Amino acid sequence: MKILVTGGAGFIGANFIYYMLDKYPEYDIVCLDKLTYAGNLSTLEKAMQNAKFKFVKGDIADVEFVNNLFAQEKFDIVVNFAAESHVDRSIEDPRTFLITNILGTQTLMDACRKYGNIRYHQVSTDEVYGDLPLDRLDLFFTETTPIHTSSPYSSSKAGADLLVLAYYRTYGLPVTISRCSNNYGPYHFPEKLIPLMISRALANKSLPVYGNGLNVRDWLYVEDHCRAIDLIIHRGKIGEVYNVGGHNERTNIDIVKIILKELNKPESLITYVADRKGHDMRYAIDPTKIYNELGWLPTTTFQEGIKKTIDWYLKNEKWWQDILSGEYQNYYKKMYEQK
Ligand code: NAD
Ligand code: TDX
Repeated sequence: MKILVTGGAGFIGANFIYYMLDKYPEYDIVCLDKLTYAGNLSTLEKAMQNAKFKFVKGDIADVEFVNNLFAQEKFDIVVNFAAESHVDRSIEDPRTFLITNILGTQTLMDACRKYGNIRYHQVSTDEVYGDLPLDRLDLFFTETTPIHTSSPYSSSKAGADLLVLAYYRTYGLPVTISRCSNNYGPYHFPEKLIPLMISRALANKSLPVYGNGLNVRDWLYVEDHCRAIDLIIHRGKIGEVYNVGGHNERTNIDIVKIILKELNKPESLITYVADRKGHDMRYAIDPTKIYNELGWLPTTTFQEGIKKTIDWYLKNEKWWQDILSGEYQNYYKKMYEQK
């Protein structure tokens, strides 16, 4: 079995590569990644030592490059993690999101059609459903909840999802889609809430909480997401969408306070800043379908997961310090100094 993992130098893709190399030592795994600001080759250092793993640098939206790769490698399954993934960046510059997230998806699926009707899995997000109100805690996203996006990021992911389902219906491409809630864990880029707060708290810097901090996200430890994708690509029904989430809803301010407590840092570091434009209020996944069909349940509780994550950031300071010391400084100034 040979699997193409796109976006594997990013957060979830890298965790998936390590999960798969460990669980299926007989599989060949090829990672295709453009190494944007979010891709980090050092994350894949250990994988590079495995003879069953290969890294290829390239753009999923580059038709000629993708076709050549597919012609050479003969993949059995394609799992597409590659994306522009940060909502705040999509508000600043939507275009790259449309190119990578929509045209990149189309390019990969066209190659899947051309080189043997290859099984294709799209890693999508709960953000395609928009948000839920804070006063209706009885509501959850199911797979039939209408698509209703808020940001250029979520709109680009929704566009890609619609295209994936169209390729199934129109061309019979064997596709599946997973829509997961917020992930956290090792190798999470420090522009996202949890690693941003951990790295800044460790440096005794202010922690920028958007708006009133009461927006709710549904957090899942990254390894549980990887296991869900593993189940879907092996046993999921073709043409189907699977929601992935573990009923772990928390307000942003609670997350920040938990991190401060774990690190023994004062709450006086919390700084409320201007809200994100179009900020989604609440995400909440109903994972009944993936449980009923594939027996998936999350195995890591938030208490365990956040401890493991903080521990990882403490032990791997070089990984995130290298990121913070580069171009990231300009990003932080641009995005936060006017807030
Ligand atoms: P990430 O930003 O950490 O990593 C994205 C990776 O894709 C990077 O390595 C980057 O170099 C690569 N990439 C970007 N554009 C590319 C291109 N044109 N060609 C090839 N590679 C390219 O993202 P992540 O958080 O790991 O998310 C992975 C996927 O999971 C995304 O599709 C995202 O929409 C989805 N998702 C993320 C979350 C989350 O909480 N992080 C939740 C649900 C779904
Ligand atoms: O500095 C911050 N302060 C703050 O209050 C940042 C970066 C975020 N926030 C808030 C905004 C959100 O309500 O924290 C929450 C989480 O923010 P992000 O980490 O940016 O994640 P989110 O916008 O929820 O999107 C994430 O989950 C769904 C991923 O980045 C997406 O790729 C995924 O699809």
